[in-house]
Amino acid sequence: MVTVAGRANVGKSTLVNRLVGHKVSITSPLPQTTRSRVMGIKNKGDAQIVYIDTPGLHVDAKRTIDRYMNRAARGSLEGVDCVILVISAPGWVAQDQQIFDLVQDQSCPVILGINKIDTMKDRQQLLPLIEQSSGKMPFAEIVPVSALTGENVVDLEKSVLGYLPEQPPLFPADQITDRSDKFVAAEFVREQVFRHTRQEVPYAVAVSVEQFEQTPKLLRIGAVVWVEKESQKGIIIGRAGDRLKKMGRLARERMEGYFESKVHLELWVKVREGWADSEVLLRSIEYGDE
Ligand SMILES: Nc1nc2c(ncn2[C@@H]2O[C@H](COP(=O)(O)OP(=O)(O)OP(=O)(O)O)[C@@H](O)[C@H]2O)c(=O)[nH]1
Ligand SMILES: [Mg+2]
Repeated sequence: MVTVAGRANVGKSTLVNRLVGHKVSITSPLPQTTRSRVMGIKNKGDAQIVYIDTPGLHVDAKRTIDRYMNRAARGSLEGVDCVILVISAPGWVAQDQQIFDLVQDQSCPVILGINKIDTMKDRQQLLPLIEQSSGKMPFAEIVPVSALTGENVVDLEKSVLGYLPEQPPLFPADQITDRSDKFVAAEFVREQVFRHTRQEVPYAVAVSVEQFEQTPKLLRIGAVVWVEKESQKGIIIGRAGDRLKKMGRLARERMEGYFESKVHLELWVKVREGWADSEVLLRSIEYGDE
């Protein structure tokens, strides 16, 4: 098992999807998109690699949901064979330090992945960055990659394979994630909220799948988009329902790809005040299937 760790927004989930070859974890330009641990499973010949995608650590965790995310990130560092610490080009920033402090104490090998190298105009800048990084701790390897274009991701996989023990596979060969179909469906809806709303709205949203029914012709999925306030409900729905319709269509397309089935998706928007601040409500929404 390989944990992919790093601050928010460095591209951990994009990288896990690329390494696995399937979209198992949602991504967006906003920080704190990933809220819980998601395993992505890659079968390659007789090897199986289990990648663990984690939420980015936040320094300032005020809400229950934030503390939950930090716990999931920290807990994912325990008992794994290898960690990929992800930073992003052009180099180290202050927020990388907190997660660096945690992985520094790991007893397993730590590979440094320098992501987003496609954004570097001058590749000559990589050399000093690698040099600076190797001075911070004895990384097992330092691998520059682009999760977006896929550049060098094969080399990262090769590096990882060198640090995995020989053992029977943990999952069946056709499984690509440890999370349930309902969880994945809910995440595809949440992904669209992260991509189409701004400010506090994405952080006020949780999604729960209430209906998941395979009929001979299609998969019927019904989900509730929970918000914290009435005003946020209006934003999610949009003028004449436009935003909800668009997000629903895009989420449905993702679901059709993932489930390899025609999907009928129905969305409801409901207010549940204070869900992000309550353990009980959190568990009753989407965090119960851990
Ligand atoms: N240019 C470029 N963008 C990337 C690359 N990898 C990821 N991104 C973009 O960076 C943003 C964040 O990517 P995510 O994969 O969601 O980042 P994350 O580290 O999982 O973020 P959290 O889940 O919020 O901690 C998205 O807009 C991605 O498209 C890359 O290699 N190059
Ligand atoms: Mg993520």
